[in-house]
Amino acid sequence: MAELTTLDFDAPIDDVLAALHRDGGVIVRDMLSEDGRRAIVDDLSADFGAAAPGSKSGMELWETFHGANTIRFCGLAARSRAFVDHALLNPVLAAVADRELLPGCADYWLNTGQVMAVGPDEPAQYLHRDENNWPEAVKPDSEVTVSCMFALSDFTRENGATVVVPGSQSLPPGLVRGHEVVDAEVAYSEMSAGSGMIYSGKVIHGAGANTTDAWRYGMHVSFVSGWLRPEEASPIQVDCATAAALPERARQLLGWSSYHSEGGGRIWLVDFEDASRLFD
Ligand SMILES: O=C(O)CCC(=O)C(=O)O
Repeated sequence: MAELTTLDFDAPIDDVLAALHRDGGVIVRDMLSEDGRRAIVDDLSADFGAAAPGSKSGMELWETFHGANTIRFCGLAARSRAFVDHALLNPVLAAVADRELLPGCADYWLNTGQVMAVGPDEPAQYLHRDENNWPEAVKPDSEVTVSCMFALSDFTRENGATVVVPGSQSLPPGLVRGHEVVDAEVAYSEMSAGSGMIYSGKVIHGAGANTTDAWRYGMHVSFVSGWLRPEEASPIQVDCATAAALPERARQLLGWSSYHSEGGGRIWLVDFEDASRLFD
């Protein structure tokens, strides 16, 4: 079995990046403080109880992808201030995203913040690459998206820890929808609650099978280049009044500001002005 490197949250960012570049994923212990993790779980606990497992898409591909006994919901910044303070603005994830994404864009924003709770007896998700959301933008040597799977509860091989194929970020770009799981080649992101597995948009991965009778609670947070459209329509979920109460960087990440490209282009404007002017 392959393994991902596990580092402490205060490890030098160059060490985190070296492991990420070598394997396509790296586990960082205690990315969420215990207080932060508990606050997120408290804020979201009613939503965990109310959400039904399975996909609402009505599309076979997405129903298979989402999993019949997996609970997913988004709009986390509208549901939890602790999500904003501890996950959206997480300093380790920000440092990695700056280094990985800023060479290809003037800024990035939230792609999606998504609870991924894998239930008992859920089979493994088909393996895939996140960057395939934006096939036209994919390039072999640069990232358009970077993700973190935060463990809100302990992740074990038995309960569905994210499966990663280390090194697959270096394979030629292209659509991956299912990939053979060869035991010697895959790593299971086993990690304690509060840890995060930061991973490349290029690496082949997916949720593992949950063979236990307990839920595996995960929370995915990903960023995407500011000139691409994110998976989740954050400003439609996080309204202006909610955004106004958040730190400026959180508002920018949630789409309540505009994008200025290096060459002077401006997009996502409000009446020709930067959307952040709404908060002046
Ligand atoms: O839940 C997981 O461990 C990974 C899920 C995933 O990669 C996805 O749904 O895009």
